Amino acid sequence: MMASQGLPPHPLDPLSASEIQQAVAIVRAAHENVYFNILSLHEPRKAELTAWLQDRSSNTRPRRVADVCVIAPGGKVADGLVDLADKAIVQWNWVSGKQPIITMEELQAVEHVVRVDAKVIEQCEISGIARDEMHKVYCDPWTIGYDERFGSDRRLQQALMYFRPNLDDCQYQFPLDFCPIYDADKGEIIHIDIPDKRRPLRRTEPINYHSDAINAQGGFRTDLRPLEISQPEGASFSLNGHEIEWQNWSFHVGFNYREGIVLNDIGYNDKGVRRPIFNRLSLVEMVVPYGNPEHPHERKHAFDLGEYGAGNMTNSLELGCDCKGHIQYLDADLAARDGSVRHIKNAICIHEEDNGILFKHTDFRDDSVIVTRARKLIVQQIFTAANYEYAIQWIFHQDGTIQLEIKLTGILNTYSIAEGEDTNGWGTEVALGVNAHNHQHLFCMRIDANVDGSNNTAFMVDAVPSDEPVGSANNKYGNAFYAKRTKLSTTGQATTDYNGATSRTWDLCNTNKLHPVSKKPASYKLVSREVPSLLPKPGSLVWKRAAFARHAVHVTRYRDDQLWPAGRHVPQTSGETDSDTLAEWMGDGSESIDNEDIVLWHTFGLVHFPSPEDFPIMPAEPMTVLLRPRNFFQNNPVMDVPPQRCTTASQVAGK
Ligand SMILES: *C1O[C@H](CO)[C@@H](O)[C@H](O)[C@H]1NC(C)=O
Ligand SMILES: *[C@@H]1O[C@H](CO)[C@@H](O)[C@H](O)[C@H]1NC(C)=O
Ligand SMILES: *[C@@H]1O[C@H](CO)[C@@H](O)[C@H](O)[C@H]1NC(C)=O
Repeated sequence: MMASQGLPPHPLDPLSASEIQQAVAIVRAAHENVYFNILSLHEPRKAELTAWLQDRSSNTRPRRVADVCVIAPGGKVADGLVDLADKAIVQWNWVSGKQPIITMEELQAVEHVVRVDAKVIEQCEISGIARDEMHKVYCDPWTIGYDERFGSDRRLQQALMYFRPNLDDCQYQFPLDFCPIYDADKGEIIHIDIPDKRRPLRRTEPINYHSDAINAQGGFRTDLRPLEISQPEGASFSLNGHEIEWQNWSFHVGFNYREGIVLNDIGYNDKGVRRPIFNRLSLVEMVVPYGNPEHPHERKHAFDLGEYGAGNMTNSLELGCDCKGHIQYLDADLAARDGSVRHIKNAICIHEEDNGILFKHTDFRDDSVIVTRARKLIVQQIFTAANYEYAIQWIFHQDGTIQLEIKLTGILNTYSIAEGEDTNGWGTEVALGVNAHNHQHLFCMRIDANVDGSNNTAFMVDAVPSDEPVGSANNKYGNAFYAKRTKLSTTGQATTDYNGATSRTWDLCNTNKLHPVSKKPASYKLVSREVPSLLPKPGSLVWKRAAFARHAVHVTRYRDDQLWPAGRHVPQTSGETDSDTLAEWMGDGSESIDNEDIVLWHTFGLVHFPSPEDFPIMPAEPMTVLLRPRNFFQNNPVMDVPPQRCTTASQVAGK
């Protein structure tokens, strides 16, 4: 990524291309022939970082350290830390029974192997594919998830198989019914899951979304007139390295192979005083469980961040397509499996958008009016997880709100369905012969709170009627209701679920800092309304592996390196014995989180019952999480934003 020329990087800046090369050389000097599955910034310890952020000139700048995970010949896995100033490996552990995050190169290898594997060719023939059509056979390799037949010691992928009649056709329309298992160390297919009831390839008319296909069906619509965005004086934010300032906000934008965008050191300049709000905000995990119990579909539950990486799979963004207006981009450098540097141009786009009305009021008696328009600042990345795309927008609002908006688009994961076959309710036949299975997308957002200081307390807030019966002295007419606040004092108490019936929200409060008028603590409220429960049952494989998804909210005490709730190495975990996961950090539930340095883990998402409108490509479905200031500012913090129109009663009368 860009660093300010000549200056040392901010301690939270991603590793630069030269730092990656340096780390690779240091590792290679001690361990030849290793492949790099992780090579990323090892973030500074919080205490050290906080001291430096508070006084950058006199406190020690945290050292640059690389976090490394390699696979050595024979499939041996090692985790290590490399100190870039000392040019030394400072920690190195060979680990067993762990499979690190998968790499693009590993994924791409599978397709070549399936096309020439004799047993796969045999299955293709059974499906109705001629031997000379094998070049039209494709696969989406997924990590196997976990399959008890094979355990965790062998590095495995499952190949979801497809046929593509023509190069430009969408393969997801032509799924095949069998599933080869690939061993990444051996580079070969070790097993094929074959259903009892076969579903031969159905050569239906392709439904495509590309220009040729649309032109063949009468062409694109012609009634759209230009809608231009013009910012003749540029944008209103400033970017210094990876630090952004905009409309009283200031923060640092990090990026890594796993979480993609990471926002750090977020603060708001409140009338000259910079007030800290969050130390670190990011998406840290995600699981996509599919709901079809028929073998081998029970295995489909991708951890898109922990198994593949939202950074590694990120798109290079293009002006006028992915973002419009006056854009600033940040590039990303990632280490490839062979230790070379993979440069992703325009990995992040930063821009402003008009955001409708910020506030408005018309006085009904005299027509005096004020109307002020809002704008928002968007920090965006888009990543592609095989068939799916996720557009991740971190949005800053002038009124102190932070919004995470995720747009889900791309293509459904599909399986074949025979003529006359029933989906049994586990999916929808979205096009002839195409069964799209029910699934959920459950994201986990990690909120390292710093609301006016590091000691914070979480509360759960429910809108409830008065506890007093109708006719009683305190609720005579039965109309009373209030915000019932439940303090979450321990990790156990904080394990809570969503309740739409009570408009449930959660507050991250600084109870040491009361609002002078409301006498309530300075807070940021988590407002999230798309919070389905994990549908795989307690005791199921997904439930075991994705402990973070069992509840909408978990709160833990901050500890360095507790970042990945499903573990550092997610592929092929069984959920039985995994260490270093949120389940473990929760302990026995008795740890106090009252007025401590706390982290809130929020799992939210959606349930997708596919329909034909989602095929062959899904119109983007948005979902939103808000973090809103409550009792934080003296009063409305945006009254100084210039209005579009403002007339007072006396001005109206004076006319
Ligand atoms: C992902 O990035 C890491 C470095 O951050 C690298 O080691 C790994 O090989 C990358 N994987 C892919 C698929 O590019
Ligand atoms: C925001 O910053 C402006 C200066 O850019 C300042 O005048 C204003 O008071 C700040 N707003 C708040 C709520 O502090
Ligand atoms: C936070 O609270 C702990 C006691 O629980 C105290 O020791 C510590 O000094 C406090 N930290 C801050 C920054 O106020």
